[in-house]
Amino acid sequence: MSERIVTVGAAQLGPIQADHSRESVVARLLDLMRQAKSRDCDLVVYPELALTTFFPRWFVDDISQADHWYETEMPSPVTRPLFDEAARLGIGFCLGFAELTPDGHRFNTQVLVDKTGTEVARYRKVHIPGHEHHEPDRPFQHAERYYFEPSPEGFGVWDAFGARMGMMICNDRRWPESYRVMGLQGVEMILCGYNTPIHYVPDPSQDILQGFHNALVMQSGAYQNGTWVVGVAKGGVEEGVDSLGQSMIVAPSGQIVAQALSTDDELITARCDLEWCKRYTGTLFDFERYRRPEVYGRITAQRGVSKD
Ligand code: CDT
Repeated sequence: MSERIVTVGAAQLGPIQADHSRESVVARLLDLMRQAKSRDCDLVVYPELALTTFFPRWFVDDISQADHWYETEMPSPVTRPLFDEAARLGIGFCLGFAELTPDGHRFNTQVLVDKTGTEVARYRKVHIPGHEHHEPDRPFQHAERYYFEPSPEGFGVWDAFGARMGMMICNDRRWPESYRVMGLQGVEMILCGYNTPIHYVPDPSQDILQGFHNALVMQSGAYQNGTWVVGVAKGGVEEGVDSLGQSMIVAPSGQIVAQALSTDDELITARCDLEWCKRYTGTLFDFERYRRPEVYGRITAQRGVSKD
C-alpha cells in the first residue's frame, strides 16, 4: 500500500503561571517549534489556551476585567514571531488562544497555520464545559461558560499538509459527535489541545480516572472514525491546580503511537501515514455501506434524555 505521510509534533506545555508574560510563553513555543523542525515535523500542535494561564479558574464580576487574557488580533505584535519562524523554517502550527472578536464575541479558539505562515483555518470550541456563575465553595472555578460562548460554526475540515485536517478543543474530545461530524467529512487527522484539571469538583471519584478517560475518548474516537488524533495538553501544577499531561498521538487503529512522559514542555512526534485511515474507513467503518442514519434521528432531534 502506498504511503501519504504527515509528520506531526505534539508540543505539550508545562504550566503557565498568571505572571508569565506572553513574550516568555512565545519563546517556549518557538523553542518547541524548532525542536519539531529538527525532528522533521510538517506541523507542530500546541495546547488549548496556549498563550496564558487557564484563566477560567478565576471569576471576575465584570468580564471586561478579563479582557487582557484574550487576543484581539492574530497574529499580534507578540505572536507574529511564531508566524515568521514557521515561514522561515517551513513548518505549520496549530495554536489555541482566547479570542475576543471586533464585535465583542468571546471564543475558545484554535488557529491552523501552514508552512508559509498563512492562516488556513480557525476553529472555535463547540462544547463549553463547567459553569456560568461564580461558585464560591469550589477550590477553583471552571467558569468557561462565563468566559466563552459556544461556536455556532460546528466542526469543519480543511485540506492542508496533504491531509484532510480537523480540529476540536479539550471537552469536545469527550463527545462522539465531534469526531463523527468530522468523520462524515472524510477527516484524516484531528488536532486537539486541552487543559484538564485532575480534580473534577462535581465528582472527585473521577479524579483517579482522568488519564484513563483521556485515552479512552481519543482512542475510541480515532478508531471509530478511522482517523489520526493528536491530543496536546497543558499539564502540571498551574496556579496551584494540577492538570493532566499525557499528550498523545493516536493512530486510526486506536493505538497510541506516542505519549508524553512528563507534565512539562515536551515534544512528542509521529510519522503518520494517512493511507492507514482507509484500513478502517474502507472496511469495518465503511460509513456509506454500514451506517443507518434513518434510525439515528434522536442524535440531532433532541439534546437531553427523553423517555418518550
Ligand atoms: N478545558 C476543558 O474543556 N476542560 C474540561 C475539564 C472538565 S469539565 C470541568 C475537559 O473536558 O477536560
